[in-house]
Amino acid sequence: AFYYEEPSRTFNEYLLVPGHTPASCIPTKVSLKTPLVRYRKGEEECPLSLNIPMVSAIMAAVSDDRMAVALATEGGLSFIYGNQSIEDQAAMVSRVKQHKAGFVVSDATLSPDMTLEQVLELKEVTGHSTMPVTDDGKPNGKLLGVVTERDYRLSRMSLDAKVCDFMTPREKLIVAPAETSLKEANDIIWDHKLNSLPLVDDQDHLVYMTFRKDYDSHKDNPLEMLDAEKRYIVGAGINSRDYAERVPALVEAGADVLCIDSSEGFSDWQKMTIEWVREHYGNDVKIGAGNVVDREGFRFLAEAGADFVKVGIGGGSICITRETKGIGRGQATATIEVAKARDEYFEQTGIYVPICSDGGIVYDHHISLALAMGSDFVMLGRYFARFDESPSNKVVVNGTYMKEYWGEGSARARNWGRYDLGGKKSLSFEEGVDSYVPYAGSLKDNIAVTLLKIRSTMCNCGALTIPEFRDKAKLTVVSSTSIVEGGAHDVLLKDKTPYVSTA
Ligand code: MZP
Repeated sequence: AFYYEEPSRTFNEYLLVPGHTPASCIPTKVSLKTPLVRYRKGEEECPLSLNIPMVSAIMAAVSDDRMAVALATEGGLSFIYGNQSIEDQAAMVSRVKQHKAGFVVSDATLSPDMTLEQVLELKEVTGHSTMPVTDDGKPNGKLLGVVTERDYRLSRMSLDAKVCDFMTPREKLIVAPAETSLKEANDIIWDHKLNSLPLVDDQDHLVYMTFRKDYDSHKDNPLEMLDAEKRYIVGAGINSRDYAERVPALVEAGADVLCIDSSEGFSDWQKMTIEWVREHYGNDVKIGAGNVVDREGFRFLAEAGADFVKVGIGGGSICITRETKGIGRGQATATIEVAKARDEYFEQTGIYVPICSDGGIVYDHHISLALAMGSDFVMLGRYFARFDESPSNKVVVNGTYMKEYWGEGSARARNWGRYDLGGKKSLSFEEGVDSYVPYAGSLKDNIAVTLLKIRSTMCNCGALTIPEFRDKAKLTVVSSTSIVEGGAHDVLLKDKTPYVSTA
């Protein structure tokens, strides 16, 4: 047998040592844009990228169409779970693609003759989170339609191509003609003390004014925000058995990227699946593969043509593969080795194959560690399962709200395709558990905090982009005693201590 000299480690055994933070390095300036699929050295842009380095797991308890829309809105991506019929999965993909990012909502009770005031009243009555849009952007203008507040913020309101506007019910309406120049737009913003930024077309004409927050998360390519004609991007899981039927249906439904979902991906089955896709679609269909935990596994899938490679065996919160089969590797060690293999492959071939650290992310700072260790993006199951948008039930357990969360290798999911090693078609032993995770509220609120933490950590290390973070990061292994020092210690926590008044 071959023995590795170093033990395999988890994220919890590492800390980042801060570097110098220049004054220019502040969280709002950090870009989290990251490549999703392979590209060649010298190519100007990766053919498909993410605005935030987070994707949701290919799991029935995590990634359906609702989750996909919520996460894509924030700049990430979901892989719709594959352990369902081809028709049902394709229908989910299609629903995400049909969900227009822009101006869509109309309501039978609304009519074009209504005034803005009437619509606002209706909004009060129905509790709809909507914004009315009028033809000249003014309160007494003709009503064109109603959009959800969030869509409104993300979409361009062309309004007869003569008005660009910016408003919420609590803010004043600003109208700027389309021919407004960038400088004039900046003056408007300055004069009105608006927390917004202008976007201009290639002739420097104003096309849209956006909220600063939205702009920040899309600042590498602000025009991406003009999401009215655009669709959300969505991924879908496939297996190495029924790809000849599943892939065409998912492609037809509009899936932007596929991923072979398997607990162990260093296999001929994955190579054959990728080859089939290349034979039928060339490079038009993007397909990721995995999971692997070492250099050889990465090389095999990269050479087979995988568009990205997922890393991780046995680290998932619901996973008992290590206990059941005795295979796996500490997630940090696996990520570090595969990232090195990716860089080596890039140097030798000029082809960059992004990697995704999948499973075992417990704290937000584990995402930062995974990125610092070389991961291009991370896949999370437990994290997303806790939110309103996940498909699982919200239940009360011992007086506390929980969401159900089960592994794809659990008796509940029985996802044979994921654990298939050839031979008999059935799942004869479990590799995952059925569990609860504490309910955490909406995706939008939680992800905002997580992203802020990542951006802040990157600034602590003096980095404004993910590649810069990877270059500058200094990582240290921590002893078990210093892990204890890292939490609150030697104090009585107030919420755990009964209060006794001395008054
Ligand atoms: P986590 O984010 O909950 O820690 O891990 C999610 C990952 O665990 C998934 O993306 C997948 O790779 C893996 N997974 C899913 N089901 C199982 C199982 O039943 C599993 N063993 O390991």
